[in-house]
Amino acid sequence: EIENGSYEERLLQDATRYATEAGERILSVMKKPLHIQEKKNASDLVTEVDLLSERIVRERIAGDYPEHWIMSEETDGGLGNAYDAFLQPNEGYGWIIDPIDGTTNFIHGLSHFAISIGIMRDDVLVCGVVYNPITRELYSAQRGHGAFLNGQPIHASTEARLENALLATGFQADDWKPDSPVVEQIGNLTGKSRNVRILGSASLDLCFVASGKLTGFWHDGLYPWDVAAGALIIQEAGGSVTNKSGEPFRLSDNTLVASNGGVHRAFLSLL
Ligand code: 2AM
Ligand code: CA
Ligand code: CA
Ligand code: CA
Repeated sequence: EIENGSYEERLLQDATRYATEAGERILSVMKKPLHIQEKKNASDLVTEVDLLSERIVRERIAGDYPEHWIMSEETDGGLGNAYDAFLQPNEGYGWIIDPIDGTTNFIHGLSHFAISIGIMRDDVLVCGVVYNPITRELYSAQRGHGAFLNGQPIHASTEARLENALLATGFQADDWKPDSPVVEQIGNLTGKSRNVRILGSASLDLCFVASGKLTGFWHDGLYPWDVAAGALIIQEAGGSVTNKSGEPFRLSDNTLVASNGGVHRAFLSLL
């Protein structure tokens, strides 16, 4: 474990370097007009900047760690069900990347988007980095070593009362129906909590729970690259990440429920 620990410390430093480099490139190309492509429809978008960011991170990993596997949204998202990869055991080290998490915010100039990089050893998340290049906030964690914002330790909030909780969620606009569960869930939680927000970047929303800005976050239908880094960062910050039944969250789960821990049971009971 000590051997893994120092190797993984190096992986975290490299992931931080790759995310920062991708972030700087995103900033430098943001002055130019964007070429926006629709994937499935007008709310499922990708830009050449997503592809540039992904290429930078994938090339750095392939150069430094050719023996590691890589999964990233714009390369692997079209292959079908990315959850399937986590239904069977995985071996060795692998990287799970979202080159821009919060693309719609990015396109609209809203400064809530990030590069998200999670690293697994076999089936265990061991490192996570989430970097917002606009605010230059870098959230990071290594398993067993705590969670950090720009090098300073962070902790989930100590709030125990759901009435005092600030929650966030999100949904895929193209999946939305009037009877989508999220509609009822927002109804159940509004009034029982301080309020519910929809911020538009799952990875950063998870880091907001880890740093005590949000008390909880839930979302259906996220992909491994949205949550791999943020889930570890919350756990290392003392929070809880489960599925809808309250079992430890796995990357093959469809629903993620994250909180500071203190409100988790009350939160789950209203979903
Ligand atoms: P993205 O910006 O990388 O696509 C917003 O609720 C969150 O859901 C974001 O993290 C966003 O990631 C993700 N998301 C939005 N639309 C999506 C879609 N059609 N498929 C998968 N994830 C999506
Ligand atoms: Ca996307
Ligand atoms: Ca995403
Ligand atoms: Ca993305």
